[in-house]
Parts: sequence; structure tokens; C-alpha cells
Amino acid sequence: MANKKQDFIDQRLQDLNNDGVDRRGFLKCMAWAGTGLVWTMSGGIPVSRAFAQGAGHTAGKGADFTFVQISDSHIGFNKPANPDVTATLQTAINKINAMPHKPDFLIHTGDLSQLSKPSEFDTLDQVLRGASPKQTYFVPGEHDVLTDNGEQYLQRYGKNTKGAGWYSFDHKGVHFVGLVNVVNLKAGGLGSLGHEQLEWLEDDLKGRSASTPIVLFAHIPLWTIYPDWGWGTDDSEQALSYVKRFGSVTVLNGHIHQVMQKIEGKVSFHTAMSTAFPQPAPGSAPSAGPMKVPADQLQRVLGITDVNYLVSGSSLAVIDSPLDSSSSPMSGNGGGTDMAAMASGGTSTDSATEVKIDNFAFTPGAITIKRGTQVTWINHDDIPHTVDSTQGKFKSAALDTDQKFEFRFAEPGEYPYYCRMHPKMTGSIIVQS
Ligand SMILES: [Cu+2]
Repeated sequence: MANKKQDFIDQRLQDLNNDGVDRRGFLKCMAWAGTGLVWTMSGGIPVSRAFAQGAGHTAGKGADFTFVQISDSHIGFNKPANPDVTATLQTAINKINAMPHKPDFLIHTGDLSQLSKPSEFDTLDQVLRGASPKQTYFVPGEHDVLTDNGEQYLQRYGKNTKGAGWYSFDHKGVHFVGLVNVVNLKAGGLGSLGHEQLEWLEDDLKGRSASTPIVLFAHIPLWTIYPDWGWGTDDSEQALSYVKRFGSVTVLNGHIHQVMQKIEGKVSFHTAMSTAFPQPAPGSAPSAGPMKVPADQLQRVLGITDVNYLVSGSSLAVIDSPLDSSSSPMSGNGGGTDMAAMASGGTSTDSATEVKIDNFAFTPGAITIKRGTQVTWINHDDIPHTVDSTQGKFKSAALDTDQKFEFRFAEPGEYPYYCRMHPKMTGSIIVQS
């Protein structure tokens, strides 16, 4: 089944050997090795070409300015996929500090932390203080708003922002907009911007000249990459309708821990590598999640995105650099997880029963129990999940690996629930009288 999905993705990949690119299709840029890709906007027609590693050193020349995107640092993560995410973030910062053209600023597209812990944010701040660009612009990932619906994030990183932390700023003629699509996610859905933020965005862009280059950045991709894994945003179409009239729009996202690109009309979409751990290509594994690669190859699948902006020529160059570019591309494969029993239903007559959280799924997904039964959820994944009643009847904290949540069902009825970090994950408990 996974192969079928991969074939579907592969069908849509572009041939990077030529300069000409199908403007409506997908682009996959040596995703696992972080080979660079240059985009040139010429007369409104985006042309893309791959270039060899190392070419990034010249790409900054003549640019009006450069900024660097980093993403998904997951400070606090310590599982086998990368036992030292602080060290790999530090490597990314060292690489930025060594760039021949100093970037004007950094953009961090979310998942700064693993579990929204104050100590994790502190560590991130400390590493970023060593970066040569003194300014970093942030947006939150779902890992940063786990414990308090994002209040701590707002206190630390959301000064002068609106709502859940959205804002815009101008830099040398380019208009940047940071969007938040990781709060108030609905069961069964994808990322969400929400009505209030969309209204604000429309207003923010209104009255700006169509020749102003626009950069939108948000954690979860603003284009649908793989909905089965939640890799998309429910109301992104609405947001993108507000930028249609602009001549140059660049959309930068994180979340999926790999490079994917798409050019549609005058809008270029780009996702960045993580500084912490890689994730499998869409559909190539039973679920998303940390992918273990041999230790000596880890730094080749982590990296930074270096964006050179040449305003006068309407040209934009995006360069993805792996932390270690000393070797040839490796192919990504799913993290060796096998399809565990994925029973879709079950009946329990005991007074206690268990639901496994595994491979981004609740197993069994639906169970029928007698009233008074206690249900225990145990997280077996390397990534935190939550158990939230869609009706607001129960709500777990973020469950890290091997952590549990228990709830006793006293009243008959049907209790749908989901993970608030990964709203595609849903389950239900039916309680008989
Ligand atoms: Cu989850």
C-alpha cells in the first residue's frame, strides 16, 4: 500500500535535468541530500534548476539580501533518531555563521521545542544567541503550544504579534508574513489558520502594490502535500487567494522535515529540512515520525535553507544545505517501522482496557466498553500525542513516549476523540449501559 502512494507522489515529481519546469506540478529536490535549487522569476514565469552542492557560495553574490530559514529544532527530543538535537542545531548555526554573505536575519518555522518545556525554549534561545544574525523571526509549531495553548510561546516569541502569534514586517522592499496554523485544530482536519487570522491577512495585504514581493511563512505546509499524514492546511486556499494578485509570492514551511517544492503560477512553495531529525517521504512508511538513519549519515539529512533575494530582478534563490554535504545523496526510506496490528474495532468486557498509540494511530480505533470501564491510552511513538475528547469531556496532557492517560467512562454514549497535535488521528469509545 505504501508503494502505491509513493508511485502516486513519484508520478508528480519533476524532471530536474532541464531548465524548464512544469509550473503546476511538483518539484522534489534531492530531498534527502539537500542539493540546492535556484529559482529565477523571469517575466512572471518561474524557472527552476538544480545546481551542485557548493554553488550556494556564489548564489548570494549580487543579491539584495539573504536570509536563512531553519526549522523543526525539536529541542528536548532525545530518541534514537537523534540523541543530541542541540548539537545539530549548533552545527546549523555554525554553518550560518560561516556563510560568506551574512544573512540579514533568520526565520524559524516552528517546532522550536519537543514538549513546550521552559528549559527547551531556554536552550534554543541560548544556541540562537550565538548566531551572527541577531534577529530571528518565529512562528510556532504544534510542539510549541502543547501545554497551555501557546501562552508561553506568545510570552517568549510573540511580542507585538496578533492573535496566536501572527504578524508581518517589511524588509528592503519585501513584505514578510508569519502565520500560525497549529492552534485550535479540529478532529479529522489538517492545519488551520482560522477566520480571525484570515481576516487579518486580507487586511494586511490590502493596499499593497502588486509588485511587492511577498513571503508567507508558517509551520505546517500551506499546500496539500499528503493529507493522510496531516501535511496540509484546511483553509490555505483562502489565504492564497489574497496573494494571487502579487507578482512574486514565496511560501516557506517546515513540519515535514524534508525539502519539497512546488511552483504554481507566481507562487513558489518550499518546505525546509529539520535541524533535528528526518521524516520519511510521503507514503513511504506506515506513518510520519522520526526516521532513524545511520549516525554517520544524520547530518546529511538535516540542514538549513538559505534564501537570496534579488529584488531588482524579481529573482529568488533558495538553497538547501545539509549540515554535512561531504557525500553523495542517499535515498530515504521509511524508518523500519512495520505495520503493527491495526485492528479497527474491538469489544471489551473487562472493567479496564487499553488503547495503543502507535504509528500516529489509536489502536483499536473504535472500541465498545461497558459503563464504568477505565480506558488507558499508552503512547508507543517517538513523538508526543494527546487524547482529547471532541466534546470536551476529557483531555490529556502531552503524552511523551511510554506515557499514559486514563479515563473512566461512567455514562453510556459515544465519545469521539482525537490528538490535538495531529488532528488526523481520531478514535472513539462507545460506552454501553
Ligand atoms: Cu498525535
